[in-house]
Amino acid sequence: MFDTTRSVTDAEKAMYERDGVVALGNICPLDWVDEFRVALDEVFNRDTATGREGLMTGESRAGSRVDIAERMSGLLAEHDGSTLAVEPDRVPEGRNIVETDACSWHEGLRELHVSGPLPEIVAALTRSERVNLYSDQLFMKEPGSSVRTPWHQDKPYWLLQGSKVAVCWIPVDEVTVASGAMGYVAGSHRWGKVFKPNDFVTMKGTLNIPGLDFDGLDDLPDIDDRPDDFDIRRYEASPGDVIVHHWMTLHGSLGNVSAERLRRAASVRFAGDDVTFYKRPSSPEPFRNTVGLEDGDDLDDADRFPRAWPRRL
Ligand SMILES: O=C(O)CCC(=O)C(=O)O
Repeated sequence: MFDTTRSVTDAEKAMYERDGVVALGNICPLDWVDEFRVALDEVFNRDTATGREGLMTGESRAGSRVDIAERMSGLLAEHDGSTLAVEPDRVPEGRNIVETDACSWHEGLRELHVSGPLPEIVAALTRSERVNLYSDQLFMKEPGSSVRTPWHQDKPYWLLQGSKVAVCWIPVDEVTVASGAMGYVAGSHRWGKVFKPNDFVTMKGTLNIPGLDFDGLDDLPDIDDRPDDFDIRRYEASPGDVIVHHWMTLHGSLGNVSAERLRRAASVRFAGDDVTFYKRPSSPEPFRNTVGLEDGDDLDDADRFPRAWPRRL
């Protein structure tokens, strides 16, 4: 069991509500971060042939793994470089791994999510009595991989309904602007819009997976073309920090153009008081067809969404 090193302040709660994002400095114990880093490395170094299959079929019981740099290399010749999600004048070098839902099969990681400092932080920020773990995504940008995480909103990807969905972004390395700092469009969670899910290979291309339905969703705004029109918050971060965003807040990250700095981080997703299951037509979740819940069901009814707050005795 690892508790937070300090409480979330009232000013931080107000900032989360107003901006849809708040950076909490020095709030996680470093011994928890150390264990977290080991678990992330076990996932990144796993021996696997699984690629996008989980995303394509929705039948996965072991998450899904994509090396975006590898996928992109095959596209470099046919794309105008400006539309690919890569830093200007760069080609991806090294790996850019995205692992989705590793907590469904890595029990140690799931335990670190549930018994660590994150559920308490989410309960405080969303003013929730109870919090369930939803899922996670792990990101490794090797030095020079240069792949950006394009602007996107999490809501269209997930099998949930409600407002108290919060995402904790945890760096296990020092993350600088050059190594891939996160950026958020403050206030975008209050625009009342749900955007088409991005394909993560191009800056604005829509996810192309058979069977998904994007009816009624909005096109992403041209954030990079008109940056002055948006309140963009960019955060460097250190181990021990957590950046928390609302699931409707637009966010993305820069590519790692540093020569030597590895950039590993996790996004851990939690659901608070008003959140229920919803088989969202636009969701590519790898576990889309294996959850066994109906729309409106309580997350407690599926083992894969363990209750994380209040703590188990
Ligand atoms: O670390 C990244 O590059 C992306 C993180 C992200 O999209 C998230 O936390 O939801």
